[in-house]
Amino acid sequence: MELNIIASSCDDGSAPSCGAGDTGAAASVRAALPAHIQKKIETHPCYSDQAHHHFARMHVAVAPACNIQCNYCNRKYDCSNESRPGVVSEVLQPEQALKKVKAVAAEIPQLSVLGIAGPGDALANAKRSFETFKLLSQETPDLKLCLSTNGLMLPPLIDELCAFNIDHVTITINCIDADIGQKIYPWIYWKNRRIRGRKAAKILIEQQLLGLSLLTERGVLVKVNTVLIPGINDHHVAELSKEIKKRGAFLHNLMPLIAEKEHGSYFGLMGQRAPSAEELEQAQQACGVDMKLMRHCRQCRADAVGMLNEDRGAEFSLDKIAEQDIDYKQAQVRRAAVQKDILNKLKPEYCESVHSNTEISSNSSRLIAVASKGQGLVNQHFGHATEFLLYRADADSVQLVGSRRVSAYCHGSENCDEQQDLLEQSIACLEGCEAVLCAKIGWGPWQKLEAAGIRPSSDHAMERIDAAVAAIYKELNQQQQTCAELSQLA
Ligand code: CLF
Ligand code: SF4
Repeated sequence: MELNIIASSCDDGSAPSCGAGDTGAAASVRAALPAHIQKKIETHPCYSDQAHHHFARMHVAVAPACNIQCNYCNRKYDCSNESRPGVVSEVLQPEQALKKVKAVAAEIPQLSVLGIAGPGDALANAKRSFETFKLLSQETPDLKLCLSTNGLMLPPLIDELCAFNIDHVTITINCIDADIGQKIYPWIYWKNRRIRGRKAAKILIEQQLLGLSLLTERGVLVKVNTVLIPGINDHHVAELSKEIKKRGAFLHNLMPLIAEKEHGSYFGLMGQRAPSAEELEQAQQACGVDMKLMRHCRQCRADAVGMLNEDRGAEFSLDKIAEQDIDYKQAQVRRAAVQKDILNKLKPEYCESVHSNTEISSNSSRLIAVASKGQGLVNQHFGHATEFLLYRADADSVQLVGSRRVSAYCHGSENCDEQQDLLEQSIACLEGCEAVLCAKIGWGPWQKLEAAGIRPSSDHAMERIDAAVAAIYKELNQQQQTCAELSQLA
């Protein structure tokens, strides 16, 4: 049997087996994308799971206000539609945002996308958002522009939005049924009036769906985010996925609800629970029948800076960049060279991975965790990992299915057996995984992982993740087969 490694971002639209931008959708919906779409997503870390190993994004928090209320949101914090609740961003004026973007782009040449994702709603603050996009399109034209919105103001602002060459828009749509919507949105502010209950939800949903259609008709790539809320919209997301696909959405991103009591949101205070990892995966499977799914979202904050798995915002606060005078022309030259180099390296790697096949001996699927610092490699020490990427391998494919955050337990390179509580947390977060791949691991954690039924491996250190996962999948199958043969002999 053959194992095709499913990756994303391919150079050549002509290759039919290149599922560019494929973020782990079911095989039935994978198809070759036109070359111009591949071009749009090849450096976007959210739209291509391959790109997220290599390219960075940045948000500028220029949009403080919001025009709706979500029950999982407390306005003291950032918009939870696109951000992790519980953190507050430094709100910027457009000119300050431009200065910060130049500073970050000069320091992080892999920065490819600039997004506005709050801390409120980008289009509830249209003047500030558009002013920021205008400055950026003039002064930093080598950055892709991206926007995230609850969608209420999309239809009336569609022409202005498209005038800024914004290729990527995210709309958070949690349901297409107003009866469900009234359990999520207590009110909206619409045409100078506050509207409540079912009527509010109905207007919001109509505007979101109309906005989605208008954007896709204009060739904008639209990602739909849906906050998965057990008991409220979990039974409904597959129907939602069908509808957004019909309207041309490119990607669907199911985000688990985060509603802690201390965040002070209605759901948090009412004890609304978050979905379990299994419930999230089940919902992804139901939606994945129809839609390409994003499975590597980190629910980042409205002032996030860096690769998706890192948060370098604190390095670029206004006080730290105040004295900097960036020569952006010079920075642009370096950025172009670095990004070209990444893409050149990715092209052969990707096509090789797509076309390479590995003999395997079982049809069972296995969940494998990977500690990675980026670049698509198994290159992180187990004890330094703050998150693990989760891959599901089966007879046909290796697919990224998500990520889980942990606190890194090892703060010194010498002694990996310290801080047992955090080690226990790391092991607990790997529940359901059969193996964990990392660059290095101490003997203590190795034993604990084995005792928990998880096979640690540093044999594939610095290998490409997809190839390493395929290899460990094969090793686990062989091990299982050997055990079965031995037990028959006994
Ligand atoms: Fe930002 Fe969003 Fe654009 Fe990405 S984030 S506006 S599409 S550039 Fe990305 Fe962050 Fe998930 Fe958003 S990982 S929360 S999906
Ligand atoms: Fe909060 Fe965002 Fe919802 Fe507005 S759209 S209420 S900022 S989560």
